[in-house]
Amino acid sequence: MRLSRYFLPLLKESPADAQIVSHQLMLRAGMIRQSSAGIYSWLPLGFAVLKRVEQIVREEMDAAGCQEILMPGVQPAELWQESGRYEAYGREMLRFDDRHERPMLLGPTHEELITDIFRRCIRSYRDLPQNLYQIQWKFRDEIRPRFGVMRGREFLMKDNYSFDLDLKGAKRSYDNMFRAYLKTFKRMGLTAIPMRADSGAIGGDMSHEFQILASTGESEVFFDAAFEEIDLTADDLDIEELKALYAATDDEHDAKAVPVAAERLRHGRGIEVGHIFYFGTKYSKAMGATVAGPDGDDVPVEMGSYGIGVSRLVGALIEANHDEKGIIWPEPVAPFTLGLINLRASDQPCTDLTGDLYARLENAGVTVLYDDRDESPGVKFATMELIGLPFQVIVGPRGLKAGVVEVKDRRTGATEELSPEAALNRFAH
Ligand code: P5A
Repeated sequence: MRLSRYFLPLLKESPADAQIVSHQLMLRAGMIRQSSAGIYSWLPLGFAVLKRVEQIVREEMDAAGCQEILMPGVQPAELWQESGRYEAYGREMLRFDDRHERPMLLGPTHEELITDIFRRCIRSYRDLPQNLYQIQWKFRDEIRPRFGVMRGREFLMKDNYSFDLDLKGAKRSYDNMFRAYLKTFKRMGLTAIPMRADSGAIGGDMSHEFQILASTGESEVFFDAAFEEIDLTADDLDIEELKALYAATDDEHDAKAVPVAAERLRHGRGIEVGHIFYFGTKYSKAMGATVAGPDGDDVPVEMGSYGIGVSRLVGALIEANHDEKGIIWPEPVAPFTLGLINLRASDQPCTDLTGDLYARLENAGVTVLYDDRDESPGVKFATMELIGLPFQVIVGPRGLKAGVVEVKDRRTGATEELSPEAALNRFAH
């Protein structure tokens, strides 16, 4: 992509209403624009990151044996009246009538809708287990939308729902998701600590939140220092051992019941990027989602639901990866792998070499943002630092004479001089 053609509305100043660094940087780097409180448009740079995050989540869900579907955002109130959540959900649910005066709502989550699909399609225990997921926009009329995409009213969630015949199966599904979540966050370069949490409006008696430590997080968290030492993604990770370690959000934290020595208890703030629930037969009983069991009797299915805040993750990734100059994207989620800077657009040999590198990198499948604008080096460097692509390749008249270009690592700031061929080979595998 040529920067001269790219829709990238940068801001020089941080907007006054943006309180945390991820919100400020997302606005300054032209990733999003607010349309109304807690509701955002995703512009090309932001959308590119959102899609990469979404794709990692999708790949890990597929690898864990889940199947992707897509349910409607608009739901009939009827289903929620059946489950008993229509009243309980309160004003966070946006409700309206259609032209036939049927009460409808914008889905804040999809337990009811999936339970309805299940009861209409699955009749026998032989068709279990099932685990279906979607990546879809949710609407919650949050009382205090804030921090940009971190607490939005419209936000992108990956939500899946497991169906098992019995408790043993349901626990297996829960642990399978538990493991998949650790892997998913790790692939984005994030360490998420699983914590015992309140199951709130979703319900059930077993629930874990996945928290990324960040001083700007909305949750207050307490955890055993052991979490700083364990490899949370090891293949032989013992989930039961992990669950036994102390880690809780403030609403579950009980200072008197902490089995951790005071000097081993960590206290900080976290961003909740995922939340998993086991709620047994709460919805299947209320809505009549049963299967014929091995002995022919109808049994309500055991269910769980599992959420990842896909759009929130974009903000969380920035909270965890930035410096005073701007964003530092981890490679797996970067909108482009590298920024190609032509320091002197008016110099023909410079422009020829940069254009040639650009074409060859793109041909090799490397995603490149080519700053071909007629701007000063200072402006070009500041732009690249702000938008945070993992690498920069810098072409200038002085280097060109010596037969080299500069390759810069955004995170470490380390630079090396390489021949244009060597620079190409560095990225084109
Ligand atoms: C699990 C999947 C649920 O809704 N039902 C389906 C269950 N869980 S949850 O904890 O309420 O949400 C799952 C994740 O979505 C993100 N999230 C948000 N992101 C941005 N803005 C919001 N207002 C918002 N609310 C929830 C969080 O990452 C949460 O863990």
